[in-house]
Amino acid sequence: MAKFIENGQRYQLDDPCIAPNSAGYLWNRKMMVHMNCRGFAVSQYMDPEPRKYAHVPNLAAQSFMQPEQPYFSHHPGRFFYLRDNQSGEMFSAPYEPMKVALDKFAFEPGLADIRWHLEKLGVALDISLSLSEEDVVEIWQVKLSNLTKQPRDLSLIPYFPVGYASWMNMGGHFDAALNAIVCSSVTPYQVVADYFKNQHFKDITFLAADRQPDFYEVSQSEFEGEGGLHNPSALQAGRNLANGEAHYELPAAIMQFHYPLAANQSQTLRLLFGPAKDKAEISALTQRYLYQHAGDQQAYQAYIAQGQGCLNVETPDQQFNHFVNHWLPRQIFYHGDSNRLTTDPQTRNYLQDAMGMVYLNPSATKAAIITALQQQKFSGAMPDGILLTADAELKYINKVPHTDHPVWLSIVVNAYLQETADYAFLQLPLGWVDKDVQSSVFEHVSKAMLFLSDANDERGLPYIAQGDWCDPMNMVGYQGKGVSGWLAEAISYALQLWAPICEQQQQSELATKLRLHAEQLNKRINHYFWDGAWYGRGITDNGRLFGINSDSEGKIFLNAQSWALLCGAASQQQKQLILHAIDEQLDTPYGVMMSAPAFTTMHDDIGRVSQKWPGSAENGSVYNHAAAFYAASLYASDEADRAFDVLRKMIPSNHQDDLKRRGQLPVYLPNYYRGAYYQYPRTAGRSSHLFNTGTGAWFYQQTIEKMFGLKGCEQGLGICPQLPSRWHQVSIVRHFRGAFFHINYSRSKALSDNTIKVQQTWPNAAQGAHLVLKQTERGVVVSGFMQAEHYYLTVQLAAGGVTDTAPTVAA
Ligand code: CEZ
Repeated sequence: MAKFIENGQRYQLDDPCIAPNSAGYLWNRKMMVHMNCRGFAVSQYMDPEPRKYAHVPNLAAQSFMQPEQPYFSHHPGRFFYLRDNQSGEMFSAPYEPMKVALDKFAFEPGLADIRWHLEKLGVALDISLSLSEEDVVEIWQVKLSNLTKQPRDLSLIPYFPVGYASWMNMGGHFDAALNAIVCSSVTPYQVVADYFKNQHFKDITFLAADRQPDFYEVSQSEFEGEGGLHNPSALQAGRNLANGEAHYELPAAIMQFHYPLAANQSQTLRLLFGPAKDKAEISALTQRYLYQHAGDQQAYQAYIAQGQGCLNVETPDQQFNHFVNHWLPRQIFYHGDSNRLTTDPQTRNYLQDAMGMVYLNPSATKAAIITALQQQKFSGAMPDGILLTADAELKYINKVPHTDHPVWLSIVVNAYLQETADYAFLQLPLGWVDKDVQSSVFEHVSKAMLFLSDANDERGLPYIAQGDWCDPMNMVGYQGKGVSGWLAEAISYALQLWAPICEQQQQSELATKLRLHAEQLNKRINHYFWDGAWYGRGITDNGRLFGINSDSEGKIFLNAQSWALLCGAASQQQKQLILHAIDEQLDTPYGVMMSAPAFTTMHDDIGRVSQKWPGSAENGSVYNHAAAFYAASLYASDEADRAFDVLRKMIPSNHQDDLKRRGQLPVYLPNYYRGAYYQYPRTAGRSSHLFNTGTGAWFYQQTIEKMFGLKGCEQGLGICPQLPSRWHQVSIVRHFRGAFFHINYSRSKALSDNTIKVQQTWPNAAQGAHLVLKQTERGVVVSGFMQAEHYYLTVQLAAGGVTDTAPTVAA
């Protein structure tokens, strides 16, 4: 059985073969490790650019985490061979490379560590991996227990392959003084200038132990011999490791520890694995984490605990509760605090990640907005990436012009204001990247909105250049003419979000102007993109409207429909047609696909999205970020049940079939599940395992503000829930502007449709007296609350549910 344990703070998978690639991840601001249940690992750290310290056999792309990263024999991992020296029997932990069936297997990713409990040959292995709060190092602990009543003679052999680090220089040896295997390399380069640039690189990978090994080996091929990783020659026939070195050979850190264990006796080994610049750094790290390790685990736990969200829910859906209470805010914190481990995050990612942080730590959101706005051009344009360090450069995808970046400014600033009511922030003066003047945050964002309004062709439609939200849609407008239907909708939406903020700032003229532009855009959207039953996605350089019924592939794109709902371009009748088309063409048991049918061949007026494998990533997968936009559009158009269904399908279930199909545990949202449901049914639903995604911020926002209907406003906390109609009783705690709201939701037949009734239930006058409940046309607004106080409310909903747009209120 696979299930959540420890009140949802840890997951347990009891079979390494159901979902072989399932994994957990740990990170700090400088590194991350994606640890698979069978022992394979993908890890990287900042140096200051992203780098790897354990490599696949070919030179791996250093900066990217790959979707559906394949694992294979000789893929980096952290493995342990266990040999019974009396019988010669052997197995490997956690499962690879020997793949011997274990008597017991439990893979248990937790919030701040990853654990395994394994049993075989009358021996138990309790393995755990954790990180430090701030250093780049993996902290491993292995407890070896003799479960039998006989004394045992065991060898434990950690095998941590380092892999092909460099064609110039690589090798490794055991350093007795450090009690560590030290593998060195020279990062390959050819330009002299790079010699000077690379001086600071941590070109060493080390494995240190808190106990002297009895034997060691550093040459991977010597270890394997003819037996291979499944049965390494070096360990056959009772042999011990030969204390060999690696001399321009693939290095692996392999140590052999001899453990004579009495009946029921246990012994614990601690190991450190990671990169280092030099021996002094290894020595400092081992001192700190191997020998004075007392506080470190707590420090890392405290770090992870900073990622607690603002919502604790108890609904009839346990899986949902655990995910939303623990794992979703954790993933948002990972994004917001580590910036996905890059020095030049894409602007839209940076801003949406910051949006997620507003529910964890609004000051982080504020800081990110400031960083982004200081890199804005005086024209209002936003760069393709935000530079986070002095030496950072725009790289890879950020060298390709995308036209959507300013859109996300009004979305994130609006979210920040809703959560905090910190309107004073709008007056903060900030510089521009290309002009020596200071303008307020309000002026910065307003300029961005005006910039978006102006970047139009003769039809009044926004150019797409080499991409919008969809990075690989790079050839729709590369000749400078193509336009984006989605972007027209997104701009309309962004302007409509900004207009009320302009009013709040007494800038009603600007508000009117933006609203008028949005209105005109909506008209144009209907004129140019509506295709009879749904909206087209864009118009190419050659004037071809695509994403329409007459296309044989790429007929319908989800984003063009969702944002038409969000921006209000779609009428009620159009909405019904759109929903019908989505149900018919895009919905699957694993979520809603981003487009269909997936492209099977290159369309050179659309771009490299059509070259991606059909059903993967932007080419027709269940791309969760897009699905989250769709959920938002459903909440915005009073479709609470549909919206919940879209969000819920993103969370893998515990059932064997679902685990097998998705291959993923419910401890993070992946950026996609394979789509092309009708084209490639066998692989549909398979997870990308890529936990870098903008999905989390939107999922959390929609859950807090729409599903539970607890959205901040200038006066206080607005209450206007859109719970799934199948929930009759729900209780939650929402942390908001320093106060704690304990809210019980229930259904009442006595209430007429679209009605809610909010009451304060705490009889303590001292606490309750100052709370003000006010009816508004959008629900009830609660104000007058105080920091650190607890308030108790009941919310009754009409049995038929409520809508977001105009509930009448019985307070
Ligand atoms: O990257 C994401 C981007 O980080 O793709 C999204 C985009 O909105 C995000 O900003 C949709 O295109 O082929 C590519 O270049 C892709 O763009 C990928 O790199 C994609 C990955 O799925 C990473 O999450």
